[in-house]
Amino acid sequence: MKLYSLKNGVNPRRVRIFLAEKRMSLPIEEFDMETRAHKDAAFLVKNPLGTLPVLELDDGTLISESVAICRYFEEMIPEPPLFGRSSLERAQVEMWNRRMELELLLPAIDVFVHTHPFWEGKREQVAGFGDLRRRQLIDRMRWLDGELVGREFIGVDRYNIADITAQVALLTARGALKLSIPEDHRNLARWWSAVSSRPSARA
Ligand SMILES: N[C@@H](CCC(=O)N[C@@H](CS)C(=O)NCC(=O)O)C(=O)O
Repeated sequence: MKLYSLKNGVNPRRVRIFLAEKRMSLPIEEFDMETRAHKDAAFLVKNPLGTLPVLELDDGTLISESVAICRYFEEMIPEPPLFGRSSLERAQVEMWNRRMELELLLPAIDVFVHTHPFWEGKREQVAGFGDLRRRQLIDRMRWLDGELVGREFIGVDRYNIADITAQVALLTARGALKLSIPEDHRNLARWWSAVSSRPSARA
């Protein structure tokens, strides 16, 4: 089994944090945005979209999509449960992970792609769309701050995939977008400090 990852890629990071929480290690082959080997024919047979992460099983089966890869490892290594323990928890985690993807992660990626110089000449950039997504991201950080009143983690009372998704979204915001958690977002800042100090955050 082998994981194809991308240096500094937000979705591969999601899988690496997940694996660290499961205390699972496996061979990882890192791709690089500069060399762009993930757009070569040799990789496009593994994922025609040319995106990462991709998991290759020993029999050659290929799994793309971060959450699909994480679900595979959840089945293989149930503890600690990162997708919820009961039917209700699994539904709550699904709900909150989807929200973290739609409301935080995708806006953060859109701001990065549409406004950052790194993407000039690599992708079509629509600056106005990037600015709109930045405003949405700022608004959603405030919303999440409110949702975290009295809560240690997102959605359920233990660290889960929704926390990981929000974590990598805010890593992108802080790093590439220079958008920190505002000082008055005390709940979000407390949550951020807790998730960032987990050993898996260094994965
Ligand atoms: N929905 C996919 C998104 C995969 C994706 O877009 N990955 C980015 C890295 S975060 C990528 O491979 N980008 C390479 C490129 O655009 O050239 C997932 O969750 O795995």
